[in-house]
Amino acid sequence: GDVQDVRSLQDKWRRRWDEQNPFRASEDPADDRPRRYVLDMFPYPSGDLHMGHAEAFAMGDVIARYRFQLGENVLHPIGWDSFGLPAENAAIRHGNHPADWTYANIETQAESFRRYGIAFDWSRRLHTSDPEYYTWNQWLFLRMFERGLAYRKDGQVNWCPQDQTVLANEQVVQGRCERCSAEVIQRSLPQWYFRITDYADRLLEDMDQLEGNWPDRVLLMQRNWIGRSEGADVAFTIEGRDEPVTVFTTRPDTLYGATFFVVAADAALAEELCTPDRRHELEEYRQQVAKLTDIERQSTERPKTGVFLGRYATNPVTGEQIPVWAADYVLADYGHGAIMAVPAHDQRDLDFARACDLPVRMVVDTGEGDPAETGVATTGEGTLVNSGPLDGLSPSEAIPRIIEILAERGTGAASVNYRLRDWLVSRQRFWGTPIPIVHCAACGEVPVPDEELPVRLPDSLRGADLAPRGVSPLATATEWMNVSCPKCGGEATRDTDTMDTFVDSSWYPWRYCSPNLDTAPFDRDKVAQWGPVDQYVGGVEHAILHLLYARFVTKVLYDMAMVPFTEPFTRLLNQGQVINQGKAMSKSLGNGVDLGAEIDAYGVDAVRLTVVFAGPPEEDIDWADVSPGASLRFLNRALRVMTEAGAASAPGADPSTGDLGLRKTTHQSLDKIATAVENFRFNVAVARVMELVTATRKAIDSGPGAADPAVREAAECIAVTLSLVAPYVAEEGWERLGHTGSVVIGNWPTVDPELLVEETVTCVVQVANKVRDKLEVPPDITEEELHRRALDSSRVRSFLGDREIRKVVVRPPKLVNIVPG
Ligand code: ANZ
Ligand code: ZN
Repeated sequence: GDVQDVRSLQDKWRRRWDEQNPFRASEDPADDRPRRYVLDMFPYPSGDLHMGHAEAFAMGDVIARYRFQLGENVLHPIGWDSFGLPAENAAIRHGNHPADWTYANIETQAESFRRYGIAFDWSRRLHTSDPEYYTWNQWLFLRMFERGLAYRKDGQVNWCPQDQTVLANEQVVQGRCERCSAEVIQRSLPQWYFRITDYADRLLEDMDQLEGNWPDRVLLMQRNWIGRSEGADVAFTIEGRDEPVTVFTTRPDTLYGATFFVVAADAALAEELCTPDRRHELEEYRQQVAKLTDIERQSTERPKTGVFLGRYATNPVTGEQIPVWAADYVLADYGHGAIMAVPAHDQRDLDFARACDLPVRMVVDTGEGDPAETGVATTGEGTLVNSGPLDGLSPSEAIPRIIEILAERGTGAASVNYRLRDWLVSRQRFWGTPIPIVHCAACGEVPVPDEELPVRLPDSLRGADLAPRGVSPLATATEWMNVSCPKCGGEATRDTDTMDTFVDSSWYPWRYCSPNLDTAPFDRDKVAQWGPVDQYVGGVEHAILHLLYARFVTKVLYDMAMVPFTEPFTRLLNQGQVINQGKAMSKSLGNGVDLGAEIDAYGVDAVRLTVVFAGPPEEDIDWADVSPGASLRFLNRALRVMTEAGAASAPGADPSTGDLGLRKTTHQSLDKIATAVENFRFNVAVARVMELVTATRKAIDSGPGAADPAVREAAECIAVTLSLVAPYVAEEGWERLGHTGSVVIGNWPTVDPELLVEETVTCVVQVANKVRDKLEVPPDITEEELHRRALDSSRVRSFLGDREIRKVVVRPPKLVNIVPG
C-alpha cells in the first residue's frame, strides 16, 4: 500500500492526534524538559486558509516539530487576530453583526489548520474579539493612561472619506486608501496616542539583543523607522516675536549659509508669524497643503512652493536678516516644525531658493563647484568657507565647534531627533476594543474603574448601523454611550473610539501562557517560564509596525514588573510569499491557487513538502515552478521503503550489526538535517531526507537487503525526519515499521559521532622512490592538501635532511613521491 488514498490516511491520523493531543505544552512543575516557545504570527480570519498561510505555518511547524522530536516541552499555540475592518464591512454588506463573519471564518480556518496537520496546542486558543481577551486590552490602556503613556490630543490624521476612518501612514498607498483606493485627505481630530517616542532610545539600544537573531533587513527597517538623527537646536529671533524660534538641524556647521527661514505651512507658527496682508494667500496655500501626505510633501520630485510671511528672522551668527517663508516641504510635527534653510547644501532648500529667487551662499567647499551655479547642493566633506571662525575646518570638525559657540551664547545646543511618531491608537470604527475612558464635563477624561471592565461592545448595532459616518458607530448607541461619571456621578459619555488592532497583537504571546486567567492579562510566573518567545515566525509585511509595537509594549510591561525580559522575540524568521507565474496571486490576474484544491489533489503532506522544499523559507515560492505531484511520488517512495523494512524486521534490532556503509549514510544525513533545520535551511533538510530514501532503497534492492538492521535504522530515521514536514506519511510509515505509539514526540535519534568519521585510505609517501611514511587520508583529498601533508610528515623531513626538493609527484589519494635535488 502507498499514499494513493491520501484522504483516508489523513483521516486516520487526524483522529489519532485529536484523541491523544500530543502537542499540548506541559505545565507540570515536575516536568524538567527544556521549555521552548515557538510562535507563528496569529492569522486574521479573512476567509479560509490560503497558500500564504500554508507556507508560513508549514515553516513554523518544521521548527516546532523538530523541538518536539528533540523531547523539549514546546509551547506552540494558535489563536485569531479577530478584530478589524473587513468583518465590519462584511456586516454592513450582509446586514448582520461583524461577529457572524468573524467567528464563522475562525471555525473554517481552525478546521483547515487541523486538516493541515499543524502541531498546535489547541487548548490555548484565543480570539482577540472575545470580551475575555479585549478586557485586557482595556486594562493595558488604563495602565498606559496612569503612566502618562496614553494621551489624547488633536492630531492631523490621514482620513479616508470613503471608509470614513483614520488611516495609519502605512495604510496610505500613493495618496490613496490601501483598502478602497479613495483619495486620502488630512483632517484634525482628537485622537488617542501611545507615547512610544518615550521609548525610542530603548527600542534602538535593545536591538543589540536581536543582532544576528533577526533578519538584518528587519533590523534595518526598524532602525530607519525610528530614525534617530543627531544635530543641534538653534534659536533664531524673529522680529515682532518675544520668544525666539528654535530649529533642528543635522548640519549646524552650515549656519553661516542659512539665507532664509521656513516654517511648516500647516503649523500654528505660520499663522502667527504671517503679516495681515498675506493671511489670505497663506490660507489658500494651506488648503492645498491639507490634501498632501507627508510622503508627497517631502518628495524631491515635486516643484517647490511656498508663501512669504512678510517677516524676517536674524541669523544668530551672521546677524543677517533672513526672510521667513511658509512651505509644505517642512513638516509640522518633525523637529520643531521650522528650519533654517541652507540652499547651498540641502537640495530641497536649493530647489526652493531657485523657485522663489532667494540667495544661495556656499559655506562648504567640496571641490564640486558652487551650488548657486550648478543647481546641485553639495553635502559631502570639504572645507568651511565664508564662515568666520569655522573657516578652514572640515564639517565634522566644525559641528562640535559651532555647538560650543552657540552654547556659550545661549542660542543653541546639541540635540537628537527621531522620525518615530507617537502611536495613534484610536479608530472611529465599531469592531475593536472600546477605549475605557468616560468624558465628563466636570472631571474631563475619567478612566473606567478596573472592576467595571470589560467595557463591552453594545449588542444593539447591526448592518447599516455600522456604515461609516465620520464618527464612530458607537456614538449612535446612545444607551451604551450615556453613563454616569465614575468620579462625580454626573452625566457623562463613553469614549466612542475603538483601539487599533495592533494593540491586540502587541501582547498576545503572553496571554497564551495562561489563556483562561480572569484576574490578570497573564500569569507572570508562567510568562517568566515560557517567555520570551524563542522563535517567532511570520511575514515580512509585519517587519515594522507589529514588531515595533510588540517590542514597545514588552518594555512597558517590563517597567511594570509584569515580564522579566525587555525583548519579546528572541529569534525571528520571515517567510516569503507564495506567488504564481512570477506575480502575487490576485483575483484580477486570475492566478490564484486554491489551497483546498491542491490538498484535495495531492494531499496535505505533498503540499507541505512542496512548500518547504521549494527554496529557503525567506524566498518567494512561485507555484508555477513547483511540482506537488513529484512530492507525492517521493512520499510514496519513502513509504514503500518504510513498509518493506517493517515487513522484514521488528523494532529493537541492534543496528550495530548492520551494514556499515548505510549506517554512515544515515548518521551523516541526520547530522546534516539537524544543522539545516537549526539554520532555517528546511529545503536542504528535505533534500537530505530524499537522499537517505534513495540510499535505503539501494540497500534493500542491491545491498544487504530489507532485513538488515541498518535498513531498519535508516527507515526509522526517514520516518522521524519526515515527520517535520509530512506528518501523516511519517506516522503511517512508523506504524508499518512496527511501532504502536506516535512518531512525532521525542524520537529524534542520537547521532553516533564515530559514524560521522569519514573513511580514509592509506597514502604511501616516498622519498627518492623509497617508502618512508604512510598517511591515512580522506579518499577525496585534494592534490594541494596531500602535498602539504606529505611535506609536513616528520619522518619524511628527517629523511630529507637539509637536501633541497627538486620535484614532488602527487597522485591523490594514494601516492606521493618526493625527489630531492
Ligand atoms: C540645515 C541643513 C543644512 C540641513 C544642510 C540639512 C543639510 P533628518 O536627517 O531627517 O533628521 N528639517 C528639520 N526639521 C524639518 C522638518 N520639520 N521638516 C522638514 N525638514 C526638516 O533631517 C534633518 C534635517 O532636515 C535638518 O537639517 C533640516 O535641514 C531638515 F546642509 O538644517 B537641515
Ligand atoms: Zn465627573
